[in-house]
Amino acid sequence: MVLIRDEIENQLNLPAKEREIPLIIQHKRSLGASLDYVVNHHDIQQGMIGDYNCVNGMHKVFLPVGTVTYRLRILNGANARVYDLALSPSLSFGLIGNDGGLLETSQLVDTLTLAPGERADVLVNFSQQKINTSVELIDKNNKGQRIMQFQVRKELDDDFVLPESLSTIEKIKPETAIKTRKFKLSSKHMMGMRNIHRINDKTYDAKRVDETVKSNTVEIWEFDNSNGFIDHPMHLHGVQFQMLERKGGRNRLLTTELRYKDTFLVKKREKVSIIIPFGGNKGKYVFHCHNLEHENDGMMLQYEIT
Ligand SMILES: [Cu+2]
Repeated sequence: MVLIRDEIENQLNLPAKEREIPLIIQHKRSLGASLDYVVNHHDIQQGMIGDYNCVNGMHKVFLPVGTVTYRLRILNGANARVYDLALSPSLSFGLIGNDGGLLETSQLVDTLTLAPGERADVLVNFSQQKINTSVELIDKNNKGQRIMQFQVRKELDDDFVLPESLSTIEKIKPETAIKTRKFKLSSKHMMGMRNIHRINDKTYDAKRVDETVKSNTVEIWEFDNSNGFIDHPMHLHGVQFQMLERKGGRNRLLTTELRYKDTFLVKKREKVSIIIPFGGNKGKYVFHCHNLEHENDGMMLQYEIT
């Protein structure tokens, strides 16, 4: 995990050192003595769902904590599993950032939905927990399966003060967009083992540029999975964007989807629009589904900033 900091963030005095914990969460499949990555047709169709959770490469992880506020830097590094993270006993997450950096203010959420590739920067306050109790990080999307355990062991004074303002972010106005592009996400039922998942009915070809974009312009891109039957976390390289709206399915944007993002989930029956400021970094970039088996299957296109 690469943690990026700047002067503005350093002045916020967020929990640091042993109180700032990177958590890379994955869903792994037990393979016995073999470490081979073998996928079958069903895995390619759905994405590889494992049978146990791993945190930072380990199973059954626990972390001893004190009765203070911790900063958790969470990445969903699973091939395909979408997590609905929650704490048990029920504690709120103070969401302070996502894929695109800090939010403007902290937002309290009880559930964090994270698709593969998405990140969350959260504060968890253990000050009300009794010594020798534990708080579990669980996946509500998988019958409350345990991901890891925080064991409250030390009484400590919490000197952390939540800053009122974390950053300043301007909302990108839809009127500034010079173009709207539409991308249809689809998965074919009866296609054999390859090229099942597509964007605008195409699969990846490194020699082909699918979209050409002018540098320093703003565009709206719409990802339509309304006829799809599988969820797709979409990810664009080279840019950070804002989400405009989600129609169908959940029919709303989540708190975790405020401000800048680079990965977002388009569940089946959903259509999601994002607004992208393309900067001056000319060149070729890919955009793809972040479900590993889908992207390996070719669910990726290429755009060029000229
Ligand atoms: Cu996908």
